[in-house]
Amino acid sequence: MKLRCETEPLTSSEFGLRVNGLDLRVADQDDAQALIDLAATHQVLVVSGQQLTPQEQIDFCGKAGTIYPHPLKKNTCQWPEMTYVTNVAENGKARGYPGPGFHIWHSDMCYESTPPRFTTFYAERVPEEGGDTLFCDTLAAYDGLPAEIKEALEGKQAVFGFSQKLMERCQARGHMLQIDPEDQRPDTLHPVFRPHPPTGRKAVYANWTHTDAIDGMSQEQSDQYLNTIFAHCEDPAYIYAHSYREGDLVIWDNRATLHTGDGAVPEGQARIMRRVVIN
Ligand SMILES: O=C(O)CCC(=O)C(=O)O
Ligand SMILES: [Fe+2]
Repeated sequence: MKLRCETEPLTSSEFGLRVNGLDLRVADQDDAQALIDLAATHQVLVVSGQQLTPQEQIDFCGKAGTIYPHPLKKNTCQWPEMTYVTNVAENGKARGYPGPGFHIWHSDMCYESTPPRFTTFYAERVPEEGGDTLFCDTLAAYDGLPAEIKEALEGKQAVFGFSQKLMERCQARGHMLQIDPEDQRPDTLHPVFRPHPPTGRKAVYANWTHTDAIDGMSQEQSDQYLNTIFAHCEDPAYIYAHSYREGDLVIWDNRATLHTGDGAVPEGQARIMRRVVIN
């Protein structure tokens, strides 16, 4: 495959690009790398019209980078590189993780000390309505923050986690989220605002799901700043909602986006998504 394809912007800015006319089954390493570069520039890249088996998605990801194994211990699918995000059970057993029925803005695995740069998400089966993924352009969100917040938090680190505190945050909003003790992770520190080397810009990295506190601040002051930032990142001005077509492979840059499922798949409708994470 030579990377000759049609492109279609998904928003009025550089944020989000769809490419048509490619077959990822015949992509070589250079093609895969070129697509990763596009994903880094546009933050969300939708490669439409694919027909990928799980193994073909894994093979493509292996050409694009180093695959991060799935993070949850109880992965029920047979490919250790892949996680199913689906509400469909197989022989009465959950095939994967259904996703919570509410918004849970995050950057994938940002609680790890070296978080993965890219996530690939393949739409195997999409519901008639709902089942979108919402993406926040965290480069634009950073640019749009008030100068006093940027100055006050410049160079500050925050505590990122995947633990009890997240369950408590969900509970405070009236939602249940269960994280098995074996899946919980020790806290890590990352900058509140993180440089995005491909664009030379800064991105908001703190997010509602995984950021517990700003390091070295009282909890009250930290909560105040963080709640302001989280609300800011949910401003529709920064959000693109991707409504999937079957055969979309979406590649997003975790360093320059936050995302959440819309939590709105109607009862009885199937959504089968496959996630492979790469560095
Ligand atoms: O279900 C979605 O749209 C997003 C799921 C998600 O955040 C993930 O798999 O990392
Ligand atoms: Fe995610």
